[in-house]
Amino acid sequence: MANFIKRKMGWLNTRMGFFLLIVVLFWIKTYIAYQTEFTLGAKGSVQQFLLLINPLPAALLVFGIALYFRGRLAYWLMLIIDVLESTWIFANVVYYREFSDFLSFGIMKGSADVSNNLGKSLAQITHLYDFFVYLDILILIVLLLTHVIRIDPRPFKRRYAFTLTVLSFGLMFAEFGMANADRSGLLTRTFDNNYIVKYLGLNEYAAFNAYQTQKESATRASANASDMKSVLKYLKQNRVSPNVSYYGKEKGKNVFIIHLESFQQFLLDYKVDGKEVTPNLNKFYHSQNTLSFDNFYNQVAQGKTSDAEMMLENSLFGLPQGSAMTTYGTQNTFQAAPAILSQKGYSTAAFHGDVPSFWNRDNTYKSWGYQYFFSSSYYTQKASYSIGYGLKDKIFLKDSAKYIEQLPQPFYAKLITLTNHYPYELDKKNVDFPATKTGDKTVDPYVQTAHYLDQAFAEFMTYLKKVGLYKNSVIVAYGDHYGISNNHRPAIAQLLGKKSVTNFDLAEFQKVPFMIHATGLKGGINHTYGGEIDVLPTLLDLLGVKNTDTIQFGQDLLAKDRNQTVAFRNGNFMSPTYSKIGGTVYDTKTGEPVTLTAAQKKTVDQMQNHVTTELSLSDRVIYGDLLRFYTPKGFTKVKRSDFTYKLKPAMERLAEAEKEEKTSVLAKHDGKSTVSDYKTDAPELK
Ligand code: GP9
Ligand code: MN
Repeated sequence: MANFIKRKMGWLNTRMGFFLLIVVLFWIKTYIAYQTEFTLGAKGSVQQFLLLINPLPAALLVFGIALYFRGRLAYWLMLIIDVLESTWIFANVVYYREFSDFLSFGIMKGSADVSNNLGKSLAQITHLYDFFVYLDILILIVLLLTHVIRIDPRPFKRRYAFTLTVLSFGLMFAEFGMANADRSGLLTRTFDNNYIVKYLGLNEYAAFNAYQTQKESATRASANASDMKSVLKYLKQNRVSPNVSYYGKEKGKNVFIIHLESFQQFLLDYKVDGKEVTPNLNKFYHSQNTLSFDNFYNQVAQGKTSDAEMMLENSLFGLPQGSAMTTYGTQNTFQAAPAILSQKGYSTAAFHGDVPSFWNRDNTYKSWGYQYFFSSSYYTQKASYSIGYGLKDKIFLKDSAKYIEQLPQPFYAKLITLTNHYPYELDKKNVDFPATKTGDKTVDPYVQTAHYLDQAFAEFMTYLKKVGLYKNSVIVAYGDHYGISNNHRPAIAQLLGKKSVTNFDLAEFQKVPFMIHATGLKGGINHTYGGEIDVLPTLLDLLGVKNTDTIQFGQDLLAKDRNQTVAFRNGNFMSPTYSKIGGTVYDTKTGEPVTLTAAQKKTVDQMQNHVTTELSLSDRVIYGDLLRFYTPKGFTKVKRSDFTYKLKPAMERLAEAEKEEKTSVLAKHDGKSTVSDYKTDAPELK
């Protein structure tokens, strides 16, 4: 064998030969790890292709460093680089096994808080075969020591080494170009670490993560406790007193937050071919026990769903760029709804049919104090059950029942739906509603998935009624952001029955539903201007949870003297009087641009000032991690290491609570599951 190698593989005895061998071996093992250890979800030929080639450019670059060095040193350097690189794979394989996510520098350097009890669990979850990642290095060392492969002492021309460096950068750019064409905003919007590895590779992920962590710790380091002063001063000035006829009215009830994906306000009561798109949500909207808001705007930016979640549960704005959940969710201190409520005796759970790493939910939810996070692995998966990002809503909501019934009451449960998500695909069996006929292919099926979501919602409500949860819960339903983007002006105009749409119309089109239902609640359609930032104070007031010293930028929507200027993330705003969109001021009543008198200009300037101030102060809280310096009275700082979202321990905890507290729906039904009370017409389950 050795002689055979010697004879046939003479090229291996050249420096370039050895370099290529080590790179190819590294490439192969990375790809094996991709395929066997990670769930990267590469779909379609472009993603498959990128997954296959993405280890190469970075490997050429990093191993290529050794080529700048002489003789033996170059060989040993290559091996050392290989050991380091392989250790990065090894560490990620092990970490991923436990957390379904890649290691981040924040986690590695993190305090005990963020480390997820890493040291303890690592030993338990490492498998012997994980060490195979070092096998090729071992073999190469043996071949070198036994002189089967001989070290090439000739100096390698710097010129060549440099050419290779340039070439690998070129390849990397090409790879990035292809990736970004397939998934735009890959690095700016920062969706999911899995995406970065899938498209760009483990090394590029490491570089990007190091950059992000560095940026984040720099702003964190430069912030100090006194920065909190201006925030507190601002909030004190803007604090409104709650509405006495609502404060504490829903004390002690369960809370459901139903996140209606991409659901816009215009869909309510909207008809296609004379048929209501969302008859059930319409009924809910008009119910006399539902507080509905018809001037409620989404305020998200690039972070889309994650921005909505950030605002809804923290009353902090998303960031001007990227997703605050992804960049700051793991490290920052938060005082979020789940933490506040769990400290008042609630159990808290989030439900979602996608992988847990999307928008960094798996880490962020721990910082927010969620006790449970039921994500894709908690649900039965079959190819026909999912579409787009994950489980179809009817199946998702139905299969959530078996966890809901186990939650000790009162609970706070957030359910994030998915099917009504761009590009609004739905298989034939599930479509029983006519598409709109604008001729815009992206827009027309939107009402069909919205209709499907409406049916799923109705099935869920029927179940809640059946098992008694409807009566003792506050049910909040809201749309997170637009479904139809501003790029579809002609289609939007048609949907709205207009010839064309102005920028003001498009801003109005950013309205999303916000509804709070509870048995006995004095409902009606409220016309106050507000947005997602206002949800948390509104909800806490209804539940009678004191929040007079919390850091929340919104105001209770039911308060009498609230400020109705609604900030968009880009600094534009809407209000009942004037609205400012793209530098133009509109009269909100007429939707026409106005030429301002000096006095009016002063008013508008004040509004603008309010908007700019609240956005920048909220950003300061997140960038500087300012909540670490301030804890409201009666609130205990969240300890992330208290939480794990692994299936087994979570189920054990639920079982324990079941025995001790006896407050869950299941306990109330003498331990008999209510899952069979859930009726769905989902064709996949027939
Ligand atoms: C993915 C889902 C979609 O898990 O929440 O997020 P979006 O694209 O709407 O921001
Ligand atoms: Mn969304």
